[in-house]
Amino acid sequence: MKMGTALIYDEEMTKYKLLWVDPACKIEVPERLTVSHEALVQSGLADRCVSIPVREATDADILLVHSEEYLEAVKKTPYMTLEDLKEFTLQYGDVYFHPNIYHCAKLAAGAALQLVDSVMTGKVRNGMALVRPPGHHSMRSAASGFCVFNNVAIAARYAKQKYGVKRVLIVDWDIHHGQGVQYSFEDDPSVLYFSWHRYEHQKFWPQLRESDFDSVGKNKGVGFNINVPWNKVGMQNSDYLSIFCHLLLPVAYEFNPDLVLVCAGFDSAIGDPEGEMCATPDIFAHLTHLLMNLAGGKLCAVLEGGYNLTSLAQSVCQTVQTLLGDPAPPPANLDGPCKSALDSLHCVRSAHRQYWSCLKHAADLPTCEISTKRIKVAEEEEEEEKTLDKGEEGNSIEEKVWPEPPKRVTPTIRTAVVLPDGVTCPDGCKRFSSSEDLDPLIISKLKENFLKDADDSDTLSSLSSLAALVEKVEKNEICSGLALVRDVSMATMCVVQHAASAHLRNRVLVVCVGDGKVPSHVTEDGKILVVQFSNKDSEEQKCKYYIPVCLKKGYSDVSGFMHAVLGLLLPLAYEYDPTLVLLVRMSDAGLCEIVWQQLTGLLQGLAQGHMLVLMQDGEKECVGPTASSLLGYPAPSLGQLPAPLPEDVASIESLRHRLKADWKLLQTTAQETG
Ligand code: X5A
Ligand code: ZN
Repeated sequence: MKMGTALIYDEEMTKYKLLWVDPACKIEVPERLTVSHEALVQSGLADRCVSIPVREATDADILLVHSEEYLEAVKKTPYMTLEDLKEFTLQYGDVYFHPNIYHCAKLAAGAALQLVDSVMTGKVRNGMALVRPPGHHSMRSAASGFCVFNNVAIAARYAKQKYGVKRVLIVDWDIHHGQGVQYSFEDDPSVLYFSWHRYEHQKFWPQLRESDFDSVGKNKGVGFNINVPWNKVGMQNSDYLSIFCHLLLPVAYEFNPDLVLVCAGFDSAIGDPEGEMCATPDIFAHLTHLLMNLAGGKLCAVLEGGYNLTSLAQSVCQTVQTLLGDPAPPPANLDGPCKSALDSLHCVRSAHRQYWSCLKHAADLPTCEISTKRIKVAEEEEEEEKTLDKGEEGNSIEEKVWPEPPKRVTPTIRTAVVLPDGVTCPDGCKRFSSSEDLDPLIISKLKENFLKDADDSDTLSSLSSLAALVEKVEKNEICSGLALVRDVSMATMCVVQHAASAHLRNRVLVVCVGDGKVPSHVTEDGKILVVQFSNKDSEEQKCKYYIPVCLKKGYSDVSGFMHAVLGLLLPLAYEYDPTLVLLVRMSDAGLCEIVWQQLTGLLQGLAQGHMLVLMQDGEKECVGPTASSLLGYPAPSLGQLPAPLPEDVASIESLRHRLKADWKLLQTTAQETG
């Protein structure tokens, strides 16, 4: 399989700048691009990418989104005097022109198209384009917010036209609303546009009524425009992740895109003077990772905003390193979403529940109340603000500081496998059978605890290999492992016992698919969290750390299963923040291969990719696909999902409601009654 990550950059795009005084535009500087690129070079990431040259977008490319009149007007700017340029600029909002910006804008759009070409022809799997000027604010006939041509919108139309792409997902994680993208695709159901943005009840630029959650698209495109307004500054990692788990990912999987485009603005990161948010640069590793199993991994990230040079460079590196397939770092401080974020989430889910079957169950907010909610929430917050201590004003001017994300070191061995003799080792994996360095004490303990038959040497060697593997993963010498074992339950017990034993300071997330004995007698100390999917009603959950998820129809209902994975398992897993994930496929699992690969891929965002997969030795045909996911290859698409079974959704939802007191990332509303 062809791998690789494209990096598209050209220094030429640093060769324009603001030539007069304009406080609104002074943050958009050439250094944004040089520091981002330099950071990629310094960290060695640039070298690992496939470097693709930029090109100029043609008139025909630009006309896919913009009007002829506008293009002709911009074409004249290279010949204008300074006075003319100033004058020309005045008709637009928060943007500036320069004699060289038309050239750069053609390169920026062309870079996005080169990226689409590289990904769609299979030259690379994914990639990032570092461009200036940004694009998502520019409209059919207008420049806006530092943007001249709408790079990503042009790329979406181009992909549809040139490659027959049926569905494009645009994820705009920039902190501003890409109103230009919204306008371009408002009535187009083939392009799903998702944007979160600082809004503050329409007080924040571009201060548009139509940036609110109730702009859901028009005509045939109704439901295909998703706006998440942030009504407070200071949003954190939990707020971003919770929107992904409870809104974007379920909808994205239901939409089933053929291509994912990211309006990758990093003004949504901590330290940015525009966004004033508090999410750390490493969150972009997770946002990227969570999108990488959609569309068979075809993801194109195109730079938009980002004005704190330090934060910007770090965030770009996190994104590119994740595109390259390196495991994401442990997510920092996930202490649950704030009330304002939950209010936004609730409003968006309510506004969209009639369009997406994955949201059908979302707490009802009658349509007539949705619009009044805008005002009600605004008023409540104004009240709150009044009662808040004054003097907090001005805090935001202070320079934010945050620790530099630690270097992400990937072990030289990505995936080790423990397989019976007759089974061949999948390409790219390393066969592992070792008790070499294993303490004899551990071996005798294994014998004592797990061997009924004193001379069952096969079992003993398999269990000691597993124990040795756990240690190597713990030491980060091996990233992940896969084992075929005779008795899955016993192997699970063995790994859990070993991994959670005192000398290893692990937190182990055990995800079991299928019935079968699991370590449900877990301790209350939180060293182990067990989530078990099965079709048997198990007794009520007795402990915060054992969570049985019952799916009546087993896993034949892919939608129900994905609903549980995205809305329940992922948020639980992120909040728990394990150091090791143990994924167990019970012999009766019968879960279809692609769903299993999606599960494996998604869970690798946790524990720095430290994951062990256990499967029954009869399931040889599952080794290849599982290994492929562990190696970081994208899972195949699930296809367009039907509505999940109502009974399954009901039981998953009631479980989520019961658990949300203990696990804050499971909340989807601010009110207890929601
Ligand atoms: C691409 C981008 C921001 C414009 C802010 C104007 N534009 N106040 O981040
Ligand atoms: Zn922005």
